[in-house]
Amino acid sequence: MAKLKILEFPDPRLRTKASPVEVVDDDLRALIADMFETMYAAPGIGLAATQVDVHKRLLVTDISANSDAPLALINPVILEKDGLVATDEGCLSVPGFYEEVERAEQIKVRFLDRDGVEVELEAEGLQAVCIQHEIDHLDGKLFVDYISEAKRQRIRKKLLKEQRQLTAEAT
Ligand code: QAP
Ligand code: CO
Repeated sequence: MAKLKILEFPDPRLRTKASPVEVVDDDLRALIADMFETMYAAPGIGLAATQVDVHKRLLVTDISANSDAPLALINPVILEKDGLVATDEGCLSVPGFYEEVERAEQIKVRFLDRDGVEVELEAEGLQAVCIQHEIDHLDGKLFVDYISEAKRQRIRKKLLKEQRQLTAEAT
């Protein structure tokens, strides 16, 4: 297992649209294990392959308090959406920033699990919000796209400054 490097906003690679996974094999399961390790270490509740610069339709999530409910979704598709809920969202690719985003409160999602078996899941609340946030990543979309241009630019500027300082310190 290995911890993976997480891309940070405004890295243009976060805007890549991911391609469907063709085969669920041991290589993919190894990537899933690395993504869980990366997410738990952060710690976070969701991570999309896009964020680790792998442009396949794959995400991992675990919203449990004890990190004991890992869920990997391969080629996820939202079949139904219901209701609206506003959540203070964060993102491992936008470290240190949280903003309110409105999304469906309940969803039905279809995906392949780690064994390549098709599953349909009805999710609600934080799990539903997290799955929608992560599927957005697979389409090159970030939660900051839902806030005002002014707020997004402020976040962009602060993160670029932090990133510049970190690269300068490394030399
Ligand atoms: C997406 O995000 C999410 O800024 C997952 O400094 C988050 O796991 C969906 C994190 C909230 C719905 C609600 C963020 C960790 C983790 C940070 C995450 C940070 C350290 C974010
Ligand atoms: Co995110």
